[in-house]
Amino acid sequence: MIVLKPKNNISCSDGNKSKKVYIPMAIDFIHHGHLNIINEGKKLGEVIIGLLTDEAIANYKRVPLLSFEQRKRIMESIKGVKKVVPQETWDYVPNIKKLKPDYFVHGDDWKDGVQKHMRERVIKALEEIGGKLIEPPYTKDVSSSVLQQNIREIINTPEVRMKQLRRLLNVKPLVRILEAHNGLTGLIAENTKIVKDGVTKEFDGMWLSSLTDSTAKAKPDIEFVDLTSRLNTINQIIDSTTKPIIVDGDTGGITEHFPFTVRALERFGVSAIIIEDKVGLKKNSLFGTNVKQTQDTIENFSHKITIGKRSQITNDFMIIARIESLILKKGLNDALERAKAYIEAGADGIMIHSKEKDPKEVLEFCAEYSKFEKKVPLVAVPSTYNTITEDELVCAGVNIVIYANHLLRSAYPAMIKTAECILRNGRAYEAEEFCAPLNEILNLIPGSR
Ligand code: SPV
Ligand code: MG
Repeated sequence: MIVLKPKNNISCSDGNKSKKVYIPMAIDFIHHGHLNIINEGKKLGEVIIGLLTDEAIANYKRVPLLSFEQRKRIMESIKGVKKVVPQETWDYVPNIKKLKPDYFVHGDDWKDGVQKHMRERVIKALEEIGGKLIEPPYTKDVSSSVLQQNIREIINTPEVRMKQLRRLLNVKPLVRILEAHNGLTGLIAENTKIVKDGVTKEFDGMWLSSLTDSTAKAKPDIEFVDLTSRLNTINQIIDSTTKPIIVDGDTGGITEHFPFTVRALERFGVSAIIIEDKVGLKKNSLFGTNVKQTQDTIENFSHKITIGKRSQITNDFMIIARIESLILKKGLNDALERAKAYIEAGADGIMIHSKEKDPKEVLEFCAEYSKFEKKVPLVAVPSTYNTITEDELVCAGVNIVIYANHLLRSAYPAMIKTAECILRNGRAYEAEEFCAPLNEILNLIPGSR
């Protein structure tokens, strides 16, 4: 197999036009780096863009802002692009086998790193069909991810942000949400990324937990921290992030008040509220039956959901019903009956909660839930049954996983340790090793300098 360097002097003669040139691309926003690649392709023949679908991208990195259809329309309007076909996975081989291109064009940045293996597979597949690989030099002065983040920040209107959760649910097997309780923790949920087995992993959005929002304010998690104060926290997070937000709405409050909460959250661009089917003085679910907690009737709670749904001003906002039957030891059948009723009442999602260490009861619920004729996205919060993996949750049919309190819970012991260390030593020197370097903190927040 010959790997060719692109020739600057190749022109698109009539002879070339009948040659098929395949160029895979993800593109969210087209930049000159993409155009360079397309121009190289145009010199060789008729360009077919293999446009990565939202699902394909979602498995490897952040879902693009523009939908597949929107991206397709943009690509189709580029001069010299003959056709745009879906590239349904990051594996280019199936499309190579199907389309049998004469040329396959890809920036030379994939020679090392995570795509190296894919490059070898492409070379082999091209060999089999007699195709050639062309590798124009990667355009160095442009970074798609930096550009994307900048653009996301500019166009991140409440409407754009709100829609993102439904979008993610459509394209990802599991939406991964992390707790945030202020602007800084919002930034952590927004920016933390790792690369594992060639896949960039990050959180898809933020959970505005009542437990951590209250605890950060040194208040009990009993609905004392009111909506005005919660909105203040939400606003801090909105200000420093672009990802979708799910708000823990506790019981949703008095039914007559609930529409005001829904509309306030919609105005802020929050994607969803989760309300739990409890009444009276709400206590944190993880106390279980150790404290007095009263479950709402199916009728009342269904009514609250319906009232909330009717009061929405957008179609995008989601009201997710949280079932406390397992927490309150009412059993699986009660949980299932409620799930059916809440879906009938208009709930856009169901959250099943448990405080057991063993995921058994949640998995039992999921198994029965999967048989429902009418289903909505399913949410799990594995705070106590934390050995369960994301893959296992996907297999059980869970659509959203919420890591509900982990940033606050991990920060707290770290802060105690530092405080005790200073007391023990009568100075701060020994505590330095537990602290982020001053420089890092100074530069942590964009715009500090
Ligand atoms: C929260 O994070 O506030 C929750 C989840 O409601 S739990 O603490 O498990 O009840
Ligand atoms: Mg809560």
